Amino acid sequence: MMAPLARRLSSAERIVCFSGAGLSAESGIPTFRDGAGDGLWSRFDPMELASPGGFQKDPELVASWYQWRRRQLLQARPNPAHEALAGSRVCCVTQNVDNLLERAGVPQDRIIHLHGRIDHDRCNGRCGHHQPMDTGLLETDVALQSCPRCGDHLRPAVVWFGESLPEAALMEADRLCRETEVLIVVGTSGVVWPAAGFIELASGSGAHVININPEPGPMDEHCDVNLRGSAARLLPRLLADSG
Ligand code: BV8
Repeated sequence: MMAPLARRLSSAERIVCFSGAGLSAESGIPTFRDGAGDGLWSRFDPMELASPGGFQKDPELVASWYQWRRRQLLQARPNPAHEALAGSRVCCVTQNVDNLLERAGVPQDRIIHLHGRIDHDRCNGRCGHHQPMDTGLLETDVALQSCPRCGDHLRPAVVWFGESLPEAALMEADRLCRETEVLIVVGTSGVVWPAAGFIELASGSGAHVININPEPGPMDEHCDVNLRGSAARLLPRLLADSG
């Protein structure tokens, strides 16, 4: 099964990988389907925490949830799937907010973050301030910070539910998914929109769509091949001879 797919990849000029939380699962980052997390956070709904209303209702709680996730990210390491993407010429359109593709060595110009980056902060107000997260603070109990420019709350530079995706990322992802010859879909439940629409867009534009996921999902019908297995095991094999 893999050999003909690998041959198709090696002859393709343009390849895009559309990824979700399953790409980072084997790096120890829990997926959204796993809920808000284990222990303390398991009683919270990530859809509520990752929303403007959730932050407005309890900014300290939401800031603490992100601090917990950021500490996890610091402990996490890129897995063989991230490393296979780094060693390829594949453009990565990701729903993930972690920095594991960057830490695996994928160059910035081959990564599009549709939902932002958890390792950056921005002002929750309108002043436009944006800064890398302060890793020193992760050692403390201080989770909620004030914007150094205007004094409003700082919040992670991610797209919350009910917020629009960055226009530039949407446009670039749209162009790539319309033009790609092969779309490799990795580790996504395909339930978050408008990101999930890129799978149908690529398929409708003539791309051959290969899906890597241990579980079936609503997007399977838009994929030409559904490989049942994990990202860290299957993606390196698929990309091994893609040139
Ligand atoms: C918006 C950042 C306009 C935050 C995230 C139709 C059109 C437009 C909008 C909507 C629509 N329908 C509904 C909506 C609203 C909403 C939405 O999609 N709701 C759904 C859930 C019902 N969308 C939005 O709000 C978006 N904004 O549309 O703006 C607008 C403006 C105003 C008012 C209305 C609309 C914004 C969505 C972005 C939300 N932010 N992240 C943060 O992280 O804190 S999304 C977040 O959830 C993640 O980033 C990720 O993208 C998503 C979860 O999806 P997956 O990545 O697929 O992960 P999941 O856990 O679901 O699945 C994991 C998969 O991996 C599974 O299939 C599993 O089997 C597999 N897996 C597990 N292990 C492995 C594996 N695969 C491979 N290997 C393994 N080892």
